[in-house]
Amino acid sequence: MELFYHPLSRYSQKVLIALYEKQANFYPRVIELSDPISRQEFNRFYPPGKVPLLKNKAGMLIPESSIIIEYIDNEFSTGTKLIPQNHQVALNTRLQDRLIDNDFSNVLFELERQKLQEENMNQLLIKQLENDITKFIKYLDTQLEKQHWLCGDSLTLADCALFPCLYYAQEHFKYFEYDNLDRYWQQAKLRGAYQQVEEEVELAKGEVLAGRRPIP
Ligand SMILES: N[C@@H](CCC(=O)N[C@@H](CS)C(=O)NCC(=O)O)C(=O)O
Repeated sequence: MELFYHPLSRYSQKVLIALYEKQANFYPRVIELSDPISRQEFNRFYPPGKVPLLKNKAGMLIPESSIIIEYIDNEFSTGTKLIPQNHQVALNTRLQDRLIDNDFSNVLFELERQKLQEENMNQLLIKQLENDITKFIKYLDTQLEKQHWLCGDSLTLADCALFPCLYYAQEHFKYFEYDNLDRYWQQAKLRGAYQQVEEEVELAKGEVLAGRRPIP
């Protein structure tokens, strides 16, 4: 199995956390999204050109972080069960995963994009995006009131989606104002799979700063 990814891509980090939780072996294939040659080569191999992308042993290409995670959860009986057996809980897990991708990760991406505009920064839009994220953070805090992880007692696909967002948003949003979310975030940072991914992210960020790696 091969995973095509970039260490600074949130959707890639989501899949990496899942792979480590499953204790699944894979060959890492880093795609330098901002290097035209690396991107061209990847586009030839996979025209939509998006990471993460999984290539299974039979050569089948599996895109989309949530689908990759469902695939590996079915494929590997080892490690954490990421899609719960109970149908009701599984449905809620998929729902929370969708909400995190659409209402947190993608909004965060737009916020980061706006903030990079410098002279053309749209302050009104930035405020709106920040308000949307704050609203979502409050929603998460309520969800976590009675739950250890986002969808119950064990870690699921939804937590794999959430950890990378919380890592990026922590600089701008004060989690300590939200008791349940703060407790959850402290707990997430102690999880081995998360720590492994964070280490890779920090290393890649260091290389960007040192000019050794292009910024995605
Ligand atoms: N819905 C997709 C989103 C994947 C995605 O947007 N990947 C970004 C990096 S985080 C990407 O490959 N961007 C390159 C491009 O759009 O050309 C998923 O969940 O995997």
